[in-house]
Amino acid sequence: MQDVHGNTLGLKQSQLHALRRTYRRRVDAEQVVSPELARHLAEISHETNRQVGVLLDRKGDVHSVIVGDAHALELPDVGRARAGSHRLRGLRLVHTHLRGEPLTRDDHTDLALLRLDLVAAVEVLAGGLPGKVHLAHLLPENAEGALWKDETVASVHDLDYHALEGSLALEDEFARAGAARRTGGRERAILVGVGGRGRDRADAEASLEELRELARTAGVEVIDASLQMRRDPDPRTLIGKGKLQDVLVRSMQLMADLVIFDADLSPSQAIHIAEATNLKILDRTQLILDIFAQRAQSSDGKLQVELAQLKYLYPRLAGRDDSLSRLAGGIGGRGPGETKLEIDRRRVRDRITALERRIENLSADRQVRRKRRNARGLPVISIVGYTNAGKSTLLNALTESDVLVEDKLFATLDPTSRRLRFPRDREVIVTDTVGFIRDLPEDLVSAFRATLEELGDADLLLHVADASDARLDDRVKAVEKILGELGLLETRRLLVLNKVDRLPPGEGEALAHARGGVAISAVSREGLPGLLRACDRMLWADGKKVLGEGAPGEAAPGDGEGRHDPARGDGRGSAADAPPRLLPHVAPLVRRGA
Ligand SMILES: Nc1nc2c(ncn2[C@@H]2O[C@H](COP(=O)(O)OP(=O)(O)OP(=O)(O)O)[C@@H](O)[C@H]2O)c(=O)[nH]1
Ligand SMILES: [Mg+2]
Repeated sequence: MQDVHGNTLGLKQSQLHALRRTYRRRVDAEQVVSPELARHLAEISHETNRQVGVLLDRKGDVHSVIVGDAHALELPDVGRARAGSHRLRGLRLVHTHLRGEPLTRDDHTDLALLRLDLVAAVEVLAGGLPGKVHLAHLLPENAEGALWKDETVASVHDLDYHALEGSLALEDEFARAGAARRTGGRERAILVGVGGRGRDRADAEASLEELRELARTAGVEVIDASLQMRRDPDPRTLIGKGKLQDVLVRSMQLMADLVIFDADLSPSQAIHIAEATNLKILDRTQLILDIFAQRAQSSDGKLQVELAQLKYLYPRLAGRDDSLSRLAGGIGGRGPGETKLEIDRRRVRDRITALERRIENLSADRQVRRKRRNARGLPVISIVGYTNAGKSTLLNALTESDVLVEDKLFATLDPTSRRLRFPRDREVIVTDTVGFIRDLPEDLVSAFRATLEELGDADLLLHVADASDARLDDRVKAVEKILGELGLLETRRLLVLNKVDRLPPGEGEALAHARGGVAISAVSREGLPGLLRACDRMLWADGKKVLGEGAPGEAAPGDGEGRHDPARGDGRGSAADAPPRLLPHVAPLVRRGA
């Protein structure tokens, strides 16, 4: 005979025996519970003053017998269903309530978490007889957004819910809803935003909106998004228990494949959530890393991303095996890098070491290249800014190149440099690189440290910002914060408000004026001459003027003749009024990462 689960301590032998005998009982497959079984459970419950329950399978056999305390009972581990499946557990819970209470939050949690076919609570009356029955089963997606249906009947004789038929019909509906949503084989995600201390609702919403863009960029279909405001994050699961329950049921109603949190989950939170929900979990950093992994082109970039992914994953490799694979399997089951994910921690550790070594070597090469370039003495203008601000578009507009431009986040990962000729045959190198994002994951900053360090060579930073974005000032601040972290606030910097073609005439200039920057449109090219004049002034008007002139081997014919000398003038007008010769003196210089 199987064991009785739960709180059996202190029970009399006769009580234990009665509980064990429960395994011999069975009910009709369509019956929620038989009057006889209900009476049996109520009786023991009354006598022990503990909740007593059974899990019944679809044939109506008793799968487990559980005893709790007066208020609750804890179910044994019955395994978990896979996320993205329309199946229910195939078990229904029938248990007693001693205080005449309706279904509790725990009851609903078990229903959702374990995907039980249904949960029923039989009230135990004063004399130990069964009274009212409370019943709940999950619901498919509905206009009201209800997660389950609750029902109460006066007695066990009034139960008319067909347990088997009801469960099968429900599974059919889940399957149908899932099929309707499954489009193009893309993974479907539920986004969960979190706000609270240090992040007000507006801020949390903006961040969630950005997470949506990130998800879109990653090729994930967002089917639901919700926000939880909470003063203190739950140390175990970040969001509260009730919220987690909602997410879980939503995930089943909508046949979601994964849940993406707009926060960085600590390793233990990630493990807890994965274990508690059986869902595939991604946090913001992992999502960004996943995008980077998809986008990295150069071997350097690929190694850096894989290293960042593995480093992020490593402390999360302590969970149970199946939650592990759900934490490890990025979007579309991709693991870090090109190799199949090694979930053995020691091998991950070895891989990290090997990657670090290779990256170090590559970075030495890069330094050599940089030195060589610096030896040419050309001033360097680096374009920085929030992702999608139009940095690559600007590089293209200035140098007539065709670097990839996309209305997606992180279109650019690998840095690209181009040569740009200024008036009086002065040349500069313009560099475009990876965009920034608020709360840039630390692991990513360190992964791209080498790339970002190149920004330290810049003589001038063009901070490109999207003037048409309502979040302009936040994003400018976010970028400045990161520049600060990279120790780049000392470098001369010009704020370039881009995309002014999207604003009413004059507005871009007003925004730029208020912020001490210049207004441009990299697409319509308006404002570019002004931008070049400003660069020209900042690079050469204050002691930098020797830079870039007379560099050996690189000098253009006639170099020197156009040397800027405000006192003398150069015969072609001052820097301020000479229309910069944008093109056609443009030649690609280096293209790393190809
Ligand atoms: N209307 C308008 N759209 C622009 C302008 N500049 C860029 N865009 C658009 O903005 C989107 C992003 O441009 P990118 O140049 O790829 O931006 P980025 O800053 O390099 O972005 P990442 O490399 O992803 O960080 C593209 O759809 C561009 O066409 C502009 O001046 N006006
Ligand atoms: Mg770009």
